[in-house]
Amino acid sequence: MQILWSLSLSIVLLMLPKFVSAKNLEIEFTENDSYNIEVARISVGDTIRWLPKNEGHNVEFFAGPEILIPKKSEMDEPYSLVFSAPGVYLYGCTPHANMGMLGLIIVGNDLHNLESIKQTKLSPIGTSVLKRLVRIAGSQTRSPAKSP
Ligand SMILES: [Cu+2]
Repeated sequence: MQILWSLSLSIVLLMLPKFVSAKNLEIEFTENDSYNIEVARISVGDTIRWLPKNEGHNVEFFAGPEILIPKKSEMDEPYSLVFSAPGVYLYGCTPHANMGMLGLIIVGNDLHNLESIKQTKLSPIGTSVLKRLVRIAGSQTRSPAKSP
């Protein structure tokens, strides 16, 4: 009986990571023409959902380790994407990216393409916002062991 119990317990423990690893993160469009989370950290296989809490915004991908299709969301529509390739993704709002409405997503704690992200051609304001986000991305790299 005890063997059966510990066997079923280890099966449960083996299966657990499959259920807890895929998570959802929600990012809102704010009234200040920004995303409420500018640097998002997720694990491979996680989903990000953008919520149109304010009008006149969307999500358009500028750079990343994989080509995302569709690359761009509809204005004022919720949008959700599963990230399966580790690395850094840069996106922004189509009409406001030039004003600095940008976001970074770091998937799997992997910064291998951060240098190419830095080279993305943006407006002067966009470039300065990107520099700030890249600094945050580089300074807060968490160790994978810490993630639950
Ligand atoms: Cu916008």
